[in-house]
Amino acid sequence: MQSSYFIKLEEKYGAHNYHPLPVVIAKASGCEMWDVEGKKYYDFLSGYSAVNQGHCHPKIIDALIEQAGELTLTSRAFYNDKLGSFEKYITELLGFDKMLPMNTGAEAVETAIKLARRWAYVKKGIEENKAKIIVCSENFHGRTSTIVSFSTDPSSYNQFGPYMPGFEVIPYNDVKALEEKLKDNNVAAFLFEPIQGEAGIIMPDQGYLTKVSSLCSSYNVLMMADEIQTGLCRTGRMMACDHEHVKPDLLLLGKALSGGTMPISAVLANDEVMLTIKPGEHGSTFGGNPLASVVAMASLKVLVEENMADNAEKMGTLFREKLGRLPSPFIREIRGKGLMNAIEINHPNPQAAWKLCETFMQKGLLAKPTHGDKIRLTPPLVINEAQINEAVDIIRQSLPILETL
Ligand code: IF1
Repeated sequence: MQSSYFIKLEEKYGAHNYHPLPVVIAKASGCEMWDVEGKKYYDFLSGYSAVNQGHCHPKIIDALIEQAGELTLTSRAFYNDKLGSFEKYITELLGFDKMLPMNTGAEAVETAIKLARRWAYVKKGIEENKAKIIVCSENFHGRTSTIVSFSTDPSSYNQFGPYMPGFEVIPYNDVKALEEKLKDNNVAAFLFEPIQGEAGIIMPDQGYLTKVSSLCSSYNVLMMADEIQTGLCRTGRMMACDHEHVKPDLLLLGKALSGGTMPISAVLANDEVMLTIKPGEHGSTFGGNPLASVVAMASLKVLVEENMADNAEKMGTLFREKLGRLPSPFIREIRGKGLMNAIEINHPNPQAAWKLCETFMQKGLLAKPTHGDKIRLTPPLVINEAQINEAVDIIRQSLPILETL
């Protein structure tokens, strides 16, 4: 069957909640994907950073297959023989007392919001229903009704009201604005991305995380780092907060926690916060299932054993250096950390970034624009120098299309 057949199926029988590039992927391994016609592509999206370990990593797939034949789900009505080992492994690896397992990133964010509010009432002494959480403009934390309530992107929140109260927005990378808000004793937490992904790989000033950490401590406010996209070696450290040796009060993980095999997310925190939720007060059918526990441990071990943070750091530096030498008047900026990078296009045609991505696709590289003129370039962290060179060649050969628009 040809691509057009599969595209038509989705057109006819599927919700139209996405606008994919016209490519139908049938197989993937490492950094490479193949479409139904057998054409090879470099994956420079990595499932929005869910495939940091490379597609179908053998050790993760082996762990999945072995456990899938034993036990996949008990629900949390009973114990199982894998969740405790996962909890021990991840809390010791990342330095927290406890972990609460969920499934999607949005569920981790929702869990953090509920933990912050509960902690505010039972520990900080904020009056019930008065807790506030500070968020940043241009944030992206998921798509549930509560989360889009504090989005500043109309395409995320428009016509999905009424909105959940209790959130206040400040500019990203603005510690003065943050301190102003924290003077309000009803503030429970500050929820932020160490690098804003959806906004177009927006990086804060060096030292921002350190200042956020000290402000949150001084004002007894929970620092909640959403590392669902930036975490798990993507930016060249295990967590993006590690670049400044900052430990948040709550750490939110998802995406690559499963190596792109299945939805697995987690919230990590210390007992003072985590134990404010009592038995029966929060959870989900699949949260902490034995299959996810085994897959998550394998996914984490692969990141550590294969030094993927170091490779992300090295290959990212090489990638930005080479991109910086590309001769094009249409590139406004190249930015990023580790293998979380973006090219910002400067072109009068609003379709320029999309057209460039279509040309990338024709030449064998898959990437997609975000917010119009930014192209996210985030390959799996297993990419090597030869593949980086090939990818830069494809980008170089594609840029002239911008002269014809
Ligand atoms: C889509 C964006 C990226 C996230 C951060 C939480 C979540 C995400 C920092 C929620 C999810 C995904 C969602 C996906 C596309 C992708 C995305 F473009 F939407 F914004 F990566 F930038 N925190 N991001 O990035 O995790 O519930 O999806 O598991 O909705 O189109 P999720």
